[in-house]
Amino acid sequence: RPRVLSGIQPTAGSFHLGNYLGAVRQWVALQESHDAFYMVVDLHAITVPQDPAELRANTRLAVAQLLAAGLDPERCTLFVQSHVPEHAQLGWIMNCLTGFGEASRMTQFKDKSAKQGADRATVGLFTYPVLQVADILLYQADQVPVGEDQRQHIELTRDLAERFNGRYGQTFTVPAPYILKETGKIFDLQDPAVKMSKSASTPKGLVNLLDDPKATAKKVRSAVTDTDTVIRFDPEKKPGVSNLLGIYSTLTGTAVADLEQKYEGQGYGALKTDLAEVMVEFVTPFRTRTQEYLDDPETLDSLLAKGAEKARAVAAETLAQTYDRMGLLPAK
Ligand code: AQP
Repeated sequence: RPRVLSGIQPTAGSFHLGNYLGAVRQWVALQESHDAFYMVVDLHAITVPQDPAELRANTRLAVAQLLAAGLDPERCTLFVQSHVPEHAQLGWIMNCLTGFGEASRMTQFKDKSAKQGADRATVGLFTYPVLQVADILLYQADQVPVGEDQRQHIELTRDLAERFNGRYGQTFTVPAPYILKETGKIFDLQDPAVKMSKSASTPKGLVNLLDDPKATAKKVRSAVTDTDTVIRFDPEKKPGVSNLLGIYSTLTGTAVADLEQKYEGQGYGALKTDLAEVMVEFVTPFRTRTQEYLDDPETLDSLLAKGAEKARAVAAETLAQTYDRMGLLPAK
């Protein structure tokens, strides 16, 4: 079985629709066909300041949401990044392999540090793509299911894997991105030129899965479209409508062409009303299931302990091999 690895930050509390459609939904599908490793990346979360109590709660909340979305700990390895110390250890090795200029070209860092102000951004934020490289290489992942915004980081991972292999001999699998065309980038409902993001300029454009379903329906009904009236998938000319069609199509499993046909001659109002209903039907049971998992923190913690143990077995082997290849003296 080919191996996949991916992670999600426990920062915002609720996952948003972009996280779900861009990444988590694929994780659920891939656990059936792949040897799948999924983690809540708390070490990435602390690249910006976190309140300790909130971080702890949000980490369990992220796990509960992953289970509610359909991850099954019997079918995949589900764990918390900081439970596996090899991430930080291989992260250091990868830092020593990355050029300063190379790291400076990461657009996610540029965007995130610009939002915070350059002086407030931490060195951790600067090197977080390199920690991500370590996350992936530790598990010898063949594919990495993520959203489009992560493509550059997967490229960096490939470059560093090849660099290490070239210098020290074949050690790491060179991974490929697994990014779906239809859902790799979900756009903000109020500004379809930018990706949906937890740091959106207005909360009206951001659909959080754990929000009150009524509020979600309202956001969908007031999504920005265009002055034309034709319901047609054309991301260039009609980004707002195309975003809604893409979301609708994925959530219902209906082809976009069939949706175009269904809404022929109808206004945007009809599309939005129906999509609002589809969304409510999706988020309502998701919220309930998440709460059920949260209500039993002992079970959550014990499944995380098992996940960390499985993950460590793989990570420790890769790290030991890496140290050895580089000439770090083994401890007797
Ligand atoms: N809009 C999106 N469309 C498709 N995929 C997306 N992802 C995020 N936004 C979209 C994917 O979700 C996964 C987890 O991402 P993350 O842990 O980086 O989550 P986040 O930081 O909460 O995501 P945001 O909203 O993008 O935060 P900001 O803007 O603050 O960085 C990843 O696979 C990601 O690609």
